[in-house]
This record gives sequence, structure tokens and C-alpha cells, in this order.
Amino acid sequence: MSSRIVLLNNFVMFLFLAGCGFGGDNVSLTEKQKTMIAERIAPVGSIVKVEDLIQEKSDVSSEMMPDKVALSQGNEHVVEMLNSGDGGNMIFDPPVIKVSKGDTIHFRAVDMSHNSATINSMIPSGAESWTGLINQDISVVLDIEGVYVYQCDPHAMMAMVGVIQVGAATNISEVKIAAEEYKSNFMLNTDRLTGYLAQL
Ligand SMILES: [Cu+2]
Repeated sequence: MSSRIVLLNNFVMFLFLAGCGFGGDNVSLTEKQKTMIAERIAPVGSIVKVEDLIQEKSDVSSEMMPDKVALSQGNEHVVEMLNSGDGGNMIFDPPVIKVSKGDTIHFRAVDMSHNSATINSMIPSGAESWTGLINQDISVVLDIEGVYVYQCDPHAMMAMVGVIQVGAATNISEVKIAAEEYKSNFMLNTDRLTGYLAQL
């Protein structure tokens, strides 16, 4: 190929580029066109930072965690003994409560064949146990701080249990260990007690 043809090729290429507006001088845009171009080249969607993704992920996992139970107001609290409630069959309602030291809990025999009785391995040391009669209301005053786990004796195998936290959860680690062992008695609702304790 001769050098003349190469030069000619370069010249043609120059004309082509100039015609396309890359020459510079003949490019003049109206404000509207500039705005349109700016909109075209603007990033699509919002910018998501890695930290935000991590935050979102932890939000999702916290949704899967049970809600923590808030301190019940007042000094007297009612727990109903039910055949069926929001959380399933053979259940105390509410199953988990946080109260203040010295508060009274009234267990109400709303449905038949239930009672409320403490489980000895899962009450604070020095606290008094209680054993209600079947079909009878029972009220207890809780003066010792800590976590109390109680059950309905006829439905213990169905994990008809309840949890009361009085003041600070001083014995929570002992109760959690005992609960892991105790849940081998459950034939149904085997994770109920673990779930209840996680709400404290
Ligand atoms: Cu029961």
C-alpha cells in the first residue's frame, strides 16, 4: 500500500468524524437537550451501600426473632388457662409476662381441666412454689425476683407452660439450661418453652 492511499484514508476518516459532530465547533445543545442528556446518563435507581445491605439483612433476621415482651403495667395481672388461644392449643394466655417485684398473678380457669403449677427446677432460688387445683383459679404474689416457669399438669406433655419474669431475670441462664432438659418431656409443641424464654 502506498503512503498516498494511507493519507487519503486518514483524510476520509477526519471528514467522517467531523460530520458526526466530534469536531467540537458545530455541537451546540439547547438547555432542554442538555437536561435530557443529563437525565439519560443519570444512574438508574438509588445507590445502595454495602453497609445498608448488611443493615437490611440484620433487619430481616431480627424480624425472625420473637418480639420481646414489655413490662406489664399495674400490679395485678391475669393469665387465662385455655384449650385454644392465639399461640395454639392447651395454652396459657398471655404465655409470657414481665411484671414487677411484689405483683400478683391471677390464673383463671377459663376452660376446663387445667391448672397452674411451678416446675421446681425453673423458679428463682428462695421463691415459693405453687400448685393450683384443676379447674380452680389461683392467685400468687411474687416477691422474689427472677424467672418462673410453670405448667398445667394434665397438659405438660403438650408443653402447656408459661413464663413470668419478676423484676430482673437473675436466674435466666439456669432456667434456659433446665428448659433444654425439660423439653424432652414434651410430645407436642416441643419448641414452645424455648420460644417463650427467647421473648424475655
Ligand atoms: Cu391444661
